[in-house]
Amino acid sequence: MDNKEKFGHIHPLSRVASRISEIFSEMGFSLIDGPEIETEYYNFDALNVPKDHPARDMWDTFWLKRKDILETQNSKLLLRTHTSPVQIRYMENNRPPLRIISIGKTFRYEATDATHEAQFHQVEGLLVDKGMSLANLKYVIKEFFEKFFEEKVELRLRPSYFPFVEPGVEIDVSCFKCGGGKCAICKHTGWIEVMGAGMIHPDVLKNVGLNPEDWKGFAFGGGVDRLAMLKYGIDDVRLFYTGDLRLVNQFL
Ligand code: 2NM
Repeated sequence: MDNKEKFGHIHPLSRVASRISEIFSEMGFSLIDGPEIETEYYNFDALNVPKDHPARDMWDTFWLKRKDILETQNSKLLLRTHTSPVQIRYMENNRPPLRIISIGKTFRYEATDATHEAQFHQVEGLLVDKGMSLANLKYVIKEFFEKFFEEKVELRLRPSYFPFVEPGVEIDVSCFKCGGGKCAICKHTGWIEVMGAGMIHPDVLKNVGLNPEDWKGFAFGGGVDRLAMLKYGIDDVRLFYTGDLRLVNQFL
C-alpha cells in the first residue's frame, strides 16, 4: 500500500469545489450556502419566474409531496433546481455592495446520461455594486477561468435568455487544451461553453428591496460537475456518483 492509499483521497468534485471557492475568495467573494429543500417562492417567483409562465419549463422540478409539510407552508416545497435562492436569501438580509458565491447540490427531474444527472452541483456568483456592467462580469469570469484552467483564455459572450437577468449571455471560454479547435475537449470548435450569466433583472433587485436605479449587479452560474469533467478529462458525469474507488484513487 503506498502513501496515497494510506491517507485516502479527496473526491474530484470536492477538490474542484474547494479550488473554485479559493479563486473567488481571492477576488473578495464570500462562500454562502442555503437549504437544498426550497420554497417555490425562493426557487422561482423571487427570480422573476412566475407561476404558469412558459419559462418555468426550463427546469424539470422535483416537487415535494408530503401534505403535512406542505400545509404548514404558504409556498410549495421543492428540491432547488439551482442555487440562486441562496443569492436571493442573502440579498434579503445584507445590504450592497455584495460579492458572494454559492456551491452546492441542485436537482432536476430528468433522465440520466453521460452528461446529465438528476442530482448535480452548481456554482453561482453574484456581485452587486454601483455602476456595474457586463464588462465587470467579463473581467471576473476571465480571471476565474485563467486561474482554474491554469492557461490564458479568451471569452466569448453569446446572447441568451434566463428570466432573472437582462441581458443574459452564455459564456464560452477558448479551449484551454488546444487553444484553437484541434482537440476533442472543444469538439474541434476552439470554444467550450462553461457558464450562463447576465445583469441581474431589475425586478429581481426590487423583489429583495433594492432600487435598480441605485444598484446594478451581475450574476453567473455553471456546473461544478462539468468543470471537473473538463479539468480532469472525465467523460461521464455518472462516474462521480458510483462510489467506485478506481475513480477517486486517481486523485490525491
Ligand atoms: C445563471 C445564469 C444567469 C443567477 C442569478 C442570480 C440571482 F439570484 F442573483 F438573481 N443568481 N444566479 C444566474 C444568472 C445564474 O446560471 C446559469
